[in-house]
Formats: sequence, structure tokens, C-alpha cells
Amino acid sequence: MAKKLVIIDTDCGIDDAQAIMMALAAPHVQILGITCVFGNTGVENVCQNVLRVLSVCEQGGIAVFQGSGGPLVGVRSPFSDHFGTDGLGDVIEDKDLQWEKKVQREHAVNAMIRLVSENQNQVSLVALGPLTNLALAVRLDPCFPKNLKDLYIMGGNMEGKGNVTLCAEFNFAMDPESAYIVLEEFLCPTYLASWEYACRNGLTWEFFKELINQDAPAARFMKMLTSKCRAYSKEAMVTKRDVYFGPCFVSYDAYAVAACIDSTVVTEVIECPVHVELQGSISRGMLALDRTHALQKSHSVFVMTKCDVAKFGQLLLESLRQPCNK
Ligand SMILES: [Ca+2]
Repeated sequence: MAKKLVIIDTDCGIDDAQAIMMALAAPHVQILGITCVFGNTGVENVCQNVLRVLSVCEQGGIAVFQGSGGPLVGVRSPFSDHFGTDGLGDVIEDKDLQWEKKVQREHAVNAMIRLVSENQNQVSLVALGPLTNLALAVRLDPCFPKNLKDLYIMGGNMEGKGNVTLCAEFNFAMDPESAYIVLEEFLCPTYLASWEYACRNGLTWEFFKELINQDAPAARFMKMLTSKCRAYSKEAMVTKRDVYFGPCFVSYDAYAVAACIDSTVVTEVIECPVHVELQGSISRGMLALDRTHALQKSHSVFVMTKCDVAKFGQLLLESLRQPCNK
């Protein structure tokens, strides 16, 4: 069977690391490249984090490309330390001083365009960070979205609940203009794993313990990354998320990868046009769902609403049983 071709665009924090490992573990998936963008941390750290994940999973042959270091418009917001200042929980001591030599010389945006044009209508793009690289890709090559098979995005929200501002989700809030461009101009089949979707389909903290205590290098790596990180402490994690959804373990980016590699994980979607708000004083970066077609847009996206959580949990468990022979 031909493998499913995937490009992952990431701002590699801990949940991106988990999501990348999910794609690496899927036997029918071939990752053509991993493109890096700023977000959870600076893009230089993101590159190093991706290289580290690939090394733990013994998949060092996958090409890593450095992309945008900031948003299209305005000054980059200060990095949050949600996953530590380095994005991976500030626990890695033996930094790889040779990392720059391991990153491809080609810019991430050029690489995306090239890989997709070499494999027209065969590539699934999974976006796990701010959408800056994708917005630049459509500006450089207006045919880029049309040449994609489909697009999976972790980002945005569907109920106006924000996690960095009152109404905006992190990835969209970091670069609202890019989110706007992508959702206006990428007319390929597009699947959105919103913040609320991830939180409503969270797992228990008991499951999290089982996940990281598996006997494999990837599980031990994830246990180390999460060991000092507040975001992975049931006790420390009293957040806006908990106010809305109750306490649970949420591996955000893995929801987008799961939908890409196994469509049966998603059991319900809303199909409707969407719009990213750029103006509002408290809603800049918010995603609005146009369920009554008030905006009269011709293109709809699939906004995920329900997940087969048992199946998703199984994919997470398998993702940390690496390295595996693919
Ligand atoms: Ca991310």
C-alpha cells in the first residue's frame, strides 16, 4: 500500500513532540519533512527540539527545515513558558552544538512548496503552530493550497473561548493575519482541531501516568520532558481550561495528527465557513464559525467536534513505544 505522505509544520513544544511521535509511529505514514516556525519558543529552539525528537525515535533521516521567526505583522509576543523557555520543559542539559548543521539549508517555506509540487495532490499538511509558514507559502506560490491533498490544523476555537486572550487560542493569537490568510485562501479540504475540541476530548491524569511510564525510550523521554512542567502537573494546573472543561490531560497537537493518520478517530464534525477576526479589541485572533452562512462564503471547512477518545488514547500509547521498526 502506498504510504500517506505528510509534512508537519510545528513550533515544537512538548505537545508537538508528542504529536510528531504519533506520526512517526504510524506504519502507513511517510513524513516528507518537518518545517519549523516560532511559537512555543524561538524558531532556533524549535529546530533543535524537532531534531531531538527524531533522534530519540531513531528517525534522524527526516529532513528538518527552519522557517519563520515571527508573525507577518507586528511585533512578536513574548514567548510563554507554558512548556518551559526552550519548549521542551527546560530539562535537556546536553544541548547539541552541531544542530545548525543538521537543519537543511533550504528555507521551510521553499521546502513546503517544493515537496508539495513534487507530489501534487498527495501531501497532507499538518500545522501545529502559528500559521506563518503556510501564509508565506501561498504568497510565494498561489497554487500551493490547490496542490495539497488536505490540511489539518491545530488551532483556533469554536466557542469564543480563548487560552491566551479572552477570545483567542494561542496559535491564532500569535499570528492572526496568517491564520486569516490560510482560512481564506487554502481551499483544499481543511480539518480544524480547535482548542475546545482538544479540551472536550481530554484524557484522565491516570491515563497520562500509564502513557509516560511505558518501557520504551520515547516514553522515558516524554516522562523527562514533563517532569518539571507545570502544564503536566495535575495539581499545579488550575487554568482557564479547567474552569471551562474540568481537569484533564490534553495533548493538543496530537488531535490534529490523529485526524490526519486515522480519520475514524474523528466521529463528528461541523462543516461550515469560518472567519478569523482581525479587528476586535478583545476578539482579535478569534475564529468565528458561520453556521448560518451569513458571510456568503463559498468554501467550508470541517471543524472537529467529537473524538473516539479510546482510539486516540491508543494512538498516544503507541507513539511512545519507540523507536520501532517501520
Ligand atoms: Ca504546537
